[in-house]
Amino acid sequence: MTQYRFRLETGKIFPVKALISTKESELLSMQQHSLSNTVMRMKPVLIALLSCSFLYAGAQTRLITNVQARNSTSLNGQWQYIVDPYETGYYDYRWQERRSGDREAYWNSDVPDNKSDRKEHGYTDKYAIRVPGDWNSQDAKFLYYEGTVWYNRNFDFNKTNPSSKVFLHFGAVNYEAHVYLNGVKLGWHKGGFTPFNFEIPDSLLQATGNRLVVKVDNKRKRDEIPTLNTDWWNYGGITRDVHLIEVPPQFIVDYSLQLKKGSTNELVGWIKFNEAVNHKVLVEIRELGLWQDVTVKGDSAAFVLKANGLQLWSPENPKLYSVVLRNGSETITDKIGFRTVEAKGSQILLNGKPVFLRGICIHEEIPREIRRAYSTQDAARLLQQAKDLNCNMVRLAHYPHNEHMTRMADSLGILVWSEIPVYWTIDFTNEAVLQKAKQQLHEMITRDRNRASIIIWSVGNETPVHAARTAFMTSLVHTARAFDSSRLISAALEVHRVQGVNVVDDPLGQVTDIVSVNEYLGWYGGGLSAACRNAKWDIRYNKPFFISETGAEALSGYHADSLTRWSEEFQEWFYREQMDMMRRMPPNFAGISPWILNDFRSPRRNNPWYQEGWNNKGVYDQQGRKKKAFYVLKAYYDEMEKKYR
Ligand code: GCB
Repeated sequence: MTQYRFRLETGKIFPVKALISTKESELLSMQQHSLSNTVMRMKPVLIALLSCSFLYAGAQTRLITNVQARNSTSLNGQWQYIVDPYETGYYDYRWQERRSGDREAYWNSDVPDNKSDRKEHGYTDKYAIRVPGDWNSQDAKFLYYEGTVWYNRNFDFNKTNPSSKVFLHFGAVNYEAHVYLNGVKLGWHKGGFTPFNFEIPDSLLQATGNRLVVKVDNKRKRDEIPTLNTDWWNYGGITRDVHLIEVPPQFIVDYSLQLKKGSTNELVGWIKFNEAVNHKVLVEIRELGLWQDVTVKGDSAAFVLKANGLQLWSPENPKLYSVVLRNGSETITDKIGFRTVEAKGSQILLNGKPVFLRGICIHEEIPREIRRAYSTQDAARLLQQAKDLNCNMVRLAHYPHNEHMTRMADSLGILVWSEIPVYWTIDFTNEAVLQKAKQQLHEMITRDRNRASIIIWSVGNETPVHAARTAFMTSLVHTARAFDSSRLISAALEVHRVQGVNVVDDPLGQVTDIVSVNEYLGWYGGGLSAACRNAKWDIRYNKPFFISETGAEALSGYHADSLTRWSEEFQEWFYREQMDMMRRMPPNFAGISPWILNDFRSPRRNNPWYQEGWNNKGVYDQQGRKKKAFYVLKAYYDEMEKKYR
């Protein structure tokens, strides 16, 4: 399928023909193959998929991975801003998009030409906020704001080598970003939780006084992902790191290295360049005494490495190896763990052994400061809380979290479920929405495919069962598998009750590798006190069965008897009942990730005594203190750890 995307250069719009490679036929045929087969036999198709461009990013160049290992300059810090609810900086008074040279466009200079000149916009340090960070937490006027904010910062930049290419990389901007450098539009991107980058043409980059302007819009819309309705705070802003990346003219954009399926000593990998080359790349894992030249003719190459004496990565031994790729003057270092994961019959096997997932769901939020998490310290804080609960797994809900989280999970030995925000009632009949979901899926997998911690890609949460939805979600499952056949693919499904029996027969379960459901027996629905005790489960799939959510709210410090809703005792009772039910689950039961680690902000939660804008299902409260339920869950996890040792 050939589609067009638009490159905006110096204000002119050039249609650029780009191959959108998400052909269902290719995807379907690819899923039959193991990764190694795929790499070796279907290389051209795979590589095309790896580099596919999507319609929902204008002039975006291929995603450069492992930014931290590149020659990069951080653009984090204080950025000046203008709040623009009417989008005056973008549209003129006839609601026409402003032209590139329009003096009133907010991406153009805010300096009056002379004292009579009229300028109705301006950037000043008086109005500045931190990047990375959400705007909501940085000034009271932003708390509920959903709309456009313009960010501005100036920078100087001298390339270390005149022939280098320079890219501007964003870890994430929620939700829609339009990026301008020195008055010229570099491109735009949609999707609030995934990275993107643009190449900066030489002609545009100045040694001093570059003016970078980003229009950020976090308005919720029906045909976006997520859609209008979610149960979390819609934090807006440039929420993740911003970098300038300097690379040689011919550089490694992306690569993969992992254990071959079914093997304990063979690694399969590929390297992808920005263009066709004739190079030798040295792949090196010093600790294993491994050095191998990989010849790249064209823009990519696949390779296999024999790695004897490899220590496998696992939660008990999160061994990471220093992997170095040398391409002339370019050196990329990564820390990679090697493990296998598969669903076999009714079990999840990690390195060939059954594993029980002692999980917890996490939002990307630091409740104590009521803000998005964005740093390594934040990641350490959240994952340590999960460790204290004796978790070996986290479900990063309901969108891809920042890279600090997945890298930290790698080094702490925590298994990860990573998800795209296909949440509740997406517009399943809209092809454009499907493309947006695929783009986010692609960006999530591209960024994190070398993280051993990630064992599950989830394509969505609690989507209502009907034909259009199942076709949409099935297409996402196939796409995920085509991008990465080495991990398990899942989605949080719903369970329904038939004459008191909890039936799991969602047709999407036919294509996922594990069957996961969210259940709130004892919190939502009737018959609360007996809900778990009398529960019968009818799971129609002989696949590992995972409970991806369960939970109840408790306002921290509110104590009453166990029948009193919102009390810590009610939540404690709920967890007791749930854990007893877990002990009686069918044999394919493979784990749980209760809802949720911390209390979190949600505009849907308006009980004026017990919620006040918070969803209080955390086992830790808004201040990071443990609630009573924490200890019930931890005791269950201690028990399961012993059982599976
Ligand atoms: C769910 C959703 C989650 C909500 C949670 C709740 O099923 O997946 O996003 O926050 O329930 O608290 O109701």
